[in-house]
Amino acid sequence: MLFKNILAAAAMVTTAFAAPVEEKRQSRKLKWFGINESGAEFGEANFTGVYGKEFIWYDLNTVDQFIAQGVNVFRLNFLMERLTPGSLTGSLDPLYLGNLTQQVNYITGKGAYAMIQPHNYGRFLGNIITDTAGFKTWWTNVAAPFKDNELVVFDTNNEYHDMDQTLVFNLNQAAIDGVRAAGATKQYITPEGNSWTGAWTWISSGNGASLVDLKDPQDKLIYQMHQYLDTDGSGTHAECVSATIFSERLKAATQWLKDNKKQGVIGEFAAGVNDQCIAALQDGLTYLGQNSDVWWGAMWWAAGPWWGDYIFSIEPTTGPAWTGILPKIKSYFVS
Ligand SMILES: *[C@@H]1O[C@H](CO)[C@@H](O)[C@H](O)[C@H]1NC(C)=O
Ligand SMILES: *[C@@H]1O[C@H](CO)[C@@H](O)[C@H](O)[C@H]1NC(C)=O
Ligand SMILES: CC(=O)N[C@H]1CO[C@H](CO)[C@@H](O)[C@@H]1O
Repeated sequence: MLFKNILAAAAMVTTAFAAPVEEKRQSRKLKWFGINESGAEFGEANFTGVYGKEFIWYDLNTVDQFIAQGVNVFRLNFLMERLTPGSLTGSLDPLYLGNLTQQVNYITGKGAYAMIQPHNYGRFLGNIITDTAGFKTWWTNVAAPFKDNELVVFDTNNEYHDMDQTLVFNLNQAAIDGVRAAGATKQYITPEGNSWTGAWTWISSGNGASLVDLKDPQDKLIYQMHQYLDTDGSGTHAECVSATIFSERLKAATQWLKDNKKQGVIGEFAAGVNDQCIAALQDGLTYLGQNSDVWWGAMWWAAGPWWGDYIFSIEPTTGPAWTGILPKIKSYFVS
């Protein structure tokens, strides 16, 4: 659904909670303010694992807390092997699908986007996926239950890496074709690149030259890139390289988006709770706002009930980023 259509639809809704949601939408500086929900992909060494022991779904109460802060996209991490145990083309596990559907319906029922995101790095049961036909079938089967929900976004896979570039192209194209074959024609799809889909390496990795040729008959692709601000760009250190590293790392990808008339979103970003990182975040988000003709927004890594005191946790209300980062960045998304 086009953004202006959502505004029109929201304006017609008169329930008590709809009004503030609509106000927030009207004052958005970036279309998407997102967070990653992480936990349903935990225990990846153990399939299928036990719910509540190896893995966990997300606390729906926190969805309301995030929406109150202006968040309007929830990137839902989960594992392919738990949704279709044993095989790419196997049937959907009703309980895992039930949890995913419950999350999606709750989020989209509040007017926010739910991103369906297999956190699989282009692998299934530890092996690089080479069966592109099977991958297309997987996506047709997974998209089918959501085909009528326009607030669902399909993320082809989390962070392909160390893979043949042509295979990464073919898997993305298979996912797009699979989603559309399910009759899901109105939803956005976010292709991801090789090399952990880094924005800073989008050109140097070869992603730009390769993925520019992806085709979507619905023309609703939003290229998803990830960007961390530490020395190696891995998102494992609390320190940021400089107060301008975020915008610097976005420049080449921004030019690629503009040159090729593509749209992009930062599907993961994070930095530690310290002055230099906060300055870098604000600088980078300002840059995204200045280039909102091509950038849809950004999604913080990460929320989820099991992160504890993890440096980037934005889980309400105990995560370090909930208190130390969110108040400092939300005005770059909503006012
Ligand atoms: C896998 O999960 C089962 C069920 O919770 C548990 O009993 C087992 O110890 C786990 N194995 C590993 C290797 O974590
Ligand atoms: C979520 O998964 C758990 C564990 O498999 C199951 O007991 C529960 O019924 C599922 N919830 C839904 C809504 O399907
Ligand atoms: C950057 C980051 O924190 N990545 C983590 C994403 O979540 C997986 C588990 O789901 C971790 O293994 C990564 O380190």
